[in-house]
Amino acid sequence: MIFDVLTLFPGMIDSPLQESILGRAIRQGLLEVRAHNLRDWAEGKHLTTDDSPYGGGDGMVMKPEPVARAIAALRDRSPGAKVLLMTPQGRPFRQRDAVELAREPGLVFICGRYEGFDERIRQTLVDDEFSIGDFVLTGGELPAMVMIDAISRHLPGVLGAEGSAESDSFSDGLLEYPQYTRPAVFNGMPVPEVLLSGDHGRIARWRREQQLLRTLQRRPDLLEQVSLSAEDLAILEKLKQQPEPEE
Ligand code: 9D3
Repeated sequence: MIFDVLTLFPGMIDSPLQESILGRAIRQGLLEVRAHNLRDWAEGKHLTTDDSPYGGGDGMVMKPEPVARAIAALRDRSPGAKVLLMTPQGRPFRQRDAVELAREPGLVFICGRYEGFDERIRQTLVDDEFSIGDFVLTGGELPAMVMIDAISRHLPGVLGAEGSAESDSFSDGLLEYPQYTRPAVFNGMPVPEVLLSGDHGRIARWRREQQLLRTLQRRPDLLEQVSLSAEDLAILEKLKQQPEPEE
């Protein structure tokens, strides 16, 4: 898959993606990330890409023409690519979006700085708009890279021995159970006895209960969306009746 990123700061994009799993996938040719400088499509002596808002107010707004020319050029080079606008007003990016977008032939990410984009960019030039969460960043570049990371894991061949994307915590809708490795006692804290028991049935039941407990305590919102077995629901009822043991 080819990811094109349109930004005023192309230097922000490349090097973090050259490391680890994505770096290997790029070297294997499974994906390519190309950063493009919006200023290459700007005009005039100052290559202006922003201007003050009509109606007054603080801050600057991204001008539509350079973005329009850039999107036209990138659509030309990547036929069939989806164009995504990074904006705090976008719909929240979710795991299911990562899975779905991994099936696209190409993606173009439009990253803004300043207070925002001229509304006519939104209305006519892009296919979708995403936010990565309810916190304020300085621009759309890190959101684009977060999305590229989450999407790339679902491209064929990208995850090797590191595990498969299908067994991800979010794919079954619950948080993961706690993990332990050696030593058996660390700073006076023992590993739960069940994990040393060798009883695989008991271990599986304990892990499922821990998943349900963690999700109940930390992300009760996730429980509304998952389909749970009768056994899961029984465990959950039991957990809800217990007072929370402190850690
Ligand atoms: C004055 C209102 N601000 C919106 C909360 C203006 C504004 C601040 C920061 C507009 C853009 C930005 C830069 N952020 C992004 O471009 C952005 C973003 C984010 O800040 N949080 C989560 N997801 C995203 S996607 C793009």
